[in-house]
Amino acid sequence: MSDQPPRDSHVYDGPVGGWGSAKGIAAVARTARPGPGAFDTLRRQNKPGGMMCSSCAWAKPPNPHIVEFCENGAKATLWDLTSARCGPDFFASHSVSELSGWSEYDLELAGRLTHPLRYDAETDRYVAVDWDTAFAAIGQELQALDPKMVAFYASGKAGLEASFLYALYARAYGHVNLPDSSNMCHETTSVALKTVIGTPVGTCVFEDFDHCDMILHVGQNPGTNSPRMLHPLQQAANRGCCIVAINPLREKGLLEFANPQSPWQMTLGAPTEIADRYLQVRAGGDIAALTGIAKQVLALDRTQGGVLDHAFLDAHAHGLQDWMDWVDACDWAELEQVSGLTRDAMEAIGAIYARAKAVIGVYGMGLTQHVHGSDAVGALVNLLLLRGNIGRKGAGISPVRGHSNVQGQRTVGITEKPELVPNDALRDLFGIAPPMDEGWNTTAFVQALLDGKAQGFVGLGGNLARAVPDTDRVAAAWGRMPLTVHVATRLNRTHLMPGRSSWILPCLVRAEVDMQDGVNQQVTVEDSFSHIHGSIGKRSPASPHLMSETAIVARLAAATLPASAKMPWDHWARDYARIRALIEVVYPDDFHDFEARMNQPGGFYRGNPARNRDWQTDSGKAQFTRPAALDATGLGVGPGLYRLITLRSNDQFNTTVYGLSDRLRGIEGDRMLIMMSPDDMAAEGLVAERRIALTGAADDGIGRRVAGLRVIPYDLPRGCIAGYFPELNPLSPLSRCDLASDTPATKGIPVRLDLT
Ligand SMILES: Nc1nc2c(c(=O)[nH]1)N[C@H]1C(S)=C(S)[C@@H](COP(=O)(O)OP(=O)(O)OC[C@H]3O[C@@H](n4cnc5c(=O)[nH]c(N)nc54)[C@H](O)[C@@H]3O)O[C@H]1N2
Ligand SMILES: Nc1nc2c(c(=O)[nH]1)N[C@H]1C(S)=C(S)[C@@H](COP(=O)(O)OP(=O)(O)OC[C@H]3O[C@@H](n4cnc5c(=O)[nH]c(N)nc54)[C@H](O)[C@@H]3O)O[C@H]1N2
Ligand SMILES: [Mo]
Repeated sequence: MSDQPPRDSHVYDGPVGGWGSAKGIAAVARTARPGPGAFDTLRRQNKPGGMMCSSCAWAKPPNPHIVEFCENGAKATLWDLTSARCGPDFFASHSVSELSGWSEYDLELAGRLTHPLRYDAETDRYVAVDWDTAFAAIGQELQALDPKMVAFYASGKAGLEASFLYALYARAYGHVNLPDSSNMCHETTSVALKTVIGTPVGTCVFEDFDHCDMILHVGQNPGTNSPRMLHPLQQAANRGCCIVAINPLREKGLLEFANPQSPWQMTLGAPTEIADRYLQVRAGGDIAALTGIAKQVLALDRTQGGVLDHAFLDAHAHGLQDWMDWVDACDWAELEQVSGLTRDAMEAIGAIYARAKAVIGVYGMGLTQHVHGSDAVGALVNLLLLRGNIGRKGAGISPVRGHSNVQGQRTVGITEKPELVPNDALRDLFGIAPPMDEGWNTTAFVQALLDGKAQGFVGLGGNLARAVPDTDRVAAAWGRMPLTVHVATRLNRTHLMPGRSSWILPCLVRAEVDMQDGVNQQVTVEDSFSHIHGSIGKRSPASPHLMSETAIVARLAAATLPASAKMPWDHWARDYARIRALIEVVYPDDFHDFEARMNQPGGFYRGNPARNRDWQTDSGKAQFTRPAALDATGLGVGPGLYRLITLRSNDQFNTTVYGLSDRLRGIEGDRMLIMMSPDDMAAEGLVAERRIALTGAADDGIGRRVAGLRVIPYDLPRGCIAGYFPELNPLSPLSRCDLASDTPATKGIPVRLDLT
């Protein structure tokens, strides 16, 4: 439990993978105590005919390894298949007020939810109800609310079938308030890539990783957050591909990796060194760093010639001259100061880039979660465009997506932007009038909540009140909503902020049998490479009272909306192939022959226009971006001002905390901490292990504070500190979001130390 004594070393001297990874899985298995068959599920994980991992969205290869799961995918599956149960007895013994003081970790340990639950204000307890009562009551309450004041959130896990129905349900009910987890994550990608290359998703597929000779790996932590990606990275490194990591933290997964599937590496212990160059950029320093690298590429072209791909640039790019004028005007001293890197370091990478034949730009939250995150993504694309590194073999832009179906949920209509869905098809097929005004994204929903406007919340997964910025203010406001409904697998803190009417609807996990009309149903998901995969569960459900997400959404819709022959919700939910047929009709280009193709090894490819150099942008060409600022945080420097990076440990999936070990960073035993450069510690007169508080330093007049944080010396650039999400979210101001996409800026949070 959470009272383990701290015993960290701050340095992990083993590689990622290897025996440490096996031990990490074993530790979670001991805590989760999975039921029978869990290891059989793991054996089939991410393979055709098996279950697609419910952890991250990294692609599933057409020729899977014998073991095609990673340490963290195994943890997610074992956690889902725990034998612990959180049923009516549990709720009879614990009031909601008591449970709201429990940590996320302790709540999760209670196990899988077993019954539909209604909050009873008189006893301050959740009590079991039957499904019919729950659906009828929720349907009636939704009918009484103004649809425009209700949000339907989606957390990124539910399959395409449930997601399609959910988006249709929202539009039929009368809103497009469809905030999703992507709004806190890769919304920056969806907006920035759409603007600059005309497609909102990455252009790379697996084979590109076999042909690249340089990978720029920016602001992403594969060892923890996409460990199966370590295989292609390792293979690329072994082929001699140059891997350049740009990250304020020296993340172990980017430094070295022992492949748990290679017997000689496990026994002889000779891990592959991954990154050839590691640039410890300051938080928010990427626009400057990438511009510095590009400046050197331009300089080499001018002195040596033949560096820029002029044929490509003439035919395919727009805005080059304007951008070059801006780069020329950028001053090296400023680029050094903002990036925290030396001119030499940036020039060295520029020189490697200028020679590389095929370059992939990989990135994650380190680029997207900033006030100028879209410009940071644009800066990476600018660099790639200079040598035509988009739209050919071995090259491209490759965002690493988060939740296992977060990209797919957007593909089938979960978006607050009406222009992103085929409204005419929806009108014709279903006889609805889809709202044409923009709805709430996550940030707008939270603002509406804080303003007292939001009246109802339905969550298809997630732990939204904990994942968003300003969690203290959100927690105070959440229960003011008259209606909250959570479709969930386990209990979390958001469920414990009940309003007048609150419901928890427990659902199956992807690894479980989903029986409808006597047939086990498949669901489908889309990975980071835009490949769609069928997934089937084989384990017995955790409780006979569980329903699938697809069935729950269909029942909610049927209970809320007037009956319509054009929307036979119950008929659809009895055979998911019927829903896939609808998806195929609404999105024929992406999903033709859906049923026939979904089980093909490696999934089927939805295609990507930019990969074929078909630029669906305003100019019809790939677009160079001149950023609004060099510093992606939009912050200055000042005495006592720190940039707080919030990130994930190796023992968590977002707000789900599996354990208290951040093995790859050598941090053990508790999560209330900050990592800080020893030089900053010395300057502040701080010794290791001292507990301090952080206060917010945003200029919006709102006080923010988190106390009890243990200080740990860590190799970080000066002025940057790091700690864990979601514990530090009270410090993240809702007012600081990416200017183009509204993605909360959770990587460069302005804070001060409070040593009192
Ligand atoms: N096991 C596990 N897997 C996961 C998740 C999980 O919680 N656990 N979450 C899933 C989800 S939803 C997502 S979105 C992804 C997230 O996966 P990542 O994108 O890897 O997200 P973070 O853990 O937030 O780490 C971001 C990285 O960016 C670096 N960074 C921080 N600030 C900056 C900066 O200003 N510049 C640069 N260059 N780097 C910076 C940090 O040091 C860190 O290495 O992972 C998914 N996969
Ligand atoms: N400070 C800070 N904040 C961040 C981030 C950060 O880096 N820093 N990252 C952001 C990012 S990238 C993301 S994606 C969000 C994540 O935000 P969310 O998606 O809202 O959070 P999760 O922790 O993934 O949600 C976990 C809950 O989902 C439910 N659940 C789990 N599996 C299932 C399932 O199969 N079906 C259903 N219906 N429910 C399920 C469980 O009840 C569990 O408690 O957080 C964001 N917040
Ligand atoms: Mo995410």
